[in-house]
Amino acid sequence: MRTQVGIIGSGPAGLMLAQILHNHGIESVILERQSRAYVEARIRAGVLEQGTVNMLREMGVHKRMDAEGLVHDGFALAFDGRTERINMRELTGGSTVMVYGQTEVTKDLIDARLSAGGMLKYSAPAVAVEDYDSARPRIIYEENGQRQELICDFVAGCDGYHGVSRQSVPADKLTLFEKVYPFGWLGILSDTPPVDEELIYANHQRGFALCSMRSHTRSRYYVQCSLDDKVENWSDDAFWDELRRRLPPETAAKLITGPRLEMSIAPLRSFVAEPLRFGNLFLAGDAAHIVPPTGAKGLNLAAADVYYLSRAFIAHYGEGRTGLLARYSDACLRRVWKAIRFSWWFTSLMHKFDDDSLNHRLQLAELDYLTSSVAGRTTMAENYVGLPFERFE
Ligand code: RFL
Ligand code: PHB
Repeated sequence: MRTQVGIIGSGPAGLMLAQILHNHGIESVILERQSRAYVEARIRAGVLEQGTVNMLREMGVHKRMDAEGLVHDGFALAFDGRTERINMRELTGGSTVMVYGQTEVTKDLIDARLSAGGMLKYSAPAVAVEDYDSARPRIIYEENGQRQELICDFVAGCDGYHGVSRQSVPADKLTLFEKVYPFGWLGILSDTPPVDEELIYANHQRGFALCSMRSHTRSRYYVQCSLDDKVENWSDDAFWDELRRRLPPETAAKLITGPRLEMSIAPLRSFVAEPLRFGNLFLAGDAAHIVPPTGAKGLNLAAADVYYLSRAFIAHYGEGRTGLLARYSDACLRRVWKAIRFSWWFTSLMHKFDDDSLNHRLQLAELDYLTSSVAGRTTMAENYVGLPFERFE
């Protein structure tokens, strides 16, 4: 089989890239290791930055998001018995975020892809990318137990942290940066009304907690847990009790609890692979970088990569300009590192670290400073709504 752009992975990065390319008359094939049902059931991120929302609207995959998504003007930081609101809209001159689950974004993108007649192969794991330095890179993949080849002009590695794209590059061509945090997030999804209209990030002596949501009737909550904790150790009641303990009393009193729809533990990691281009192989999304979820940047970073990469392909196929392909890695990484920094900083500010009580008092002092200064609130707000995309043309 042959195509213009071979895309490995049908997460948000691969699906968004395919949709934009399709809208510009560029052909692609998506290879996905998992089944459609598996991909559509994964519970992940919940907050879309303005730039991601704009991209989904521009690519025409916005109807359900605009009908069902919740626009949030602000969020709260709870610490030391106080709850302080960060008014994003006011502090950033009008920017907001959209609460709309990654699961729903993925479903909408799959529907758009299939109704456009685009090729999306499920249960078709890529096993290697070969000859990416040549003009005929090849993706080797498996389908029904058979070895197959997809020959492309370009390969987009959108196959997440554990994917095969990055692993197809010799180790001496990559520089890796990684930090694993000494805790995880235990998350619950439940069909209960959210405790508040906006998200609440809580710094508490027992550990971090987050109140989030998917809709007016579906909540998503997290508590910081230890790395060796297991979902089996947590009954629903134990989760709700622990969450209540970490929230301000007036919030805890309002909490409506119910049975879990899902419960899972996510480890926290900061990771960057440099560069993002190897000949005609381009990495995008979690294949290239991971952030801890504090600040909800993972999905949005994947979208930003696709913004740059799609423009580079459009300039190449539309006008024969290759300059943007050459600049892709640097342009992306400048923005990636700022999001890596923000997510690391917000994680460090909000979580309990084993070390010492001094650390906790320093966190409280910083939160006090940050929320009482316009400059502090503004820096928080402008990072949370998402830093602007660079001009890339
Ligand atoms: P994805 O979504 O991981 O998609 C990659 C896709 O590639 C497939 N794949 C392969 N396909 C073919 N051949 C192979 N060899 C393949 N290897 C892998 C995978 O099956 C998958 O379908 O990456 P993408 O598109 O870059 O999107 C990134 C986002 O999904 C990610 O940044 C966020 O979801 C991160 N993340 C969260 N971010 C938040 O902002 N808030 C959250 O609450 C949040 N929770 C999470 C998360 C990521 C998680 N993962 C990856 C473990 C919770 C989890 C569990
Ligand atoms: C979520 O709703 O899953 C969520 C929201 C905000 C975050 C992380 C996760 O910072």
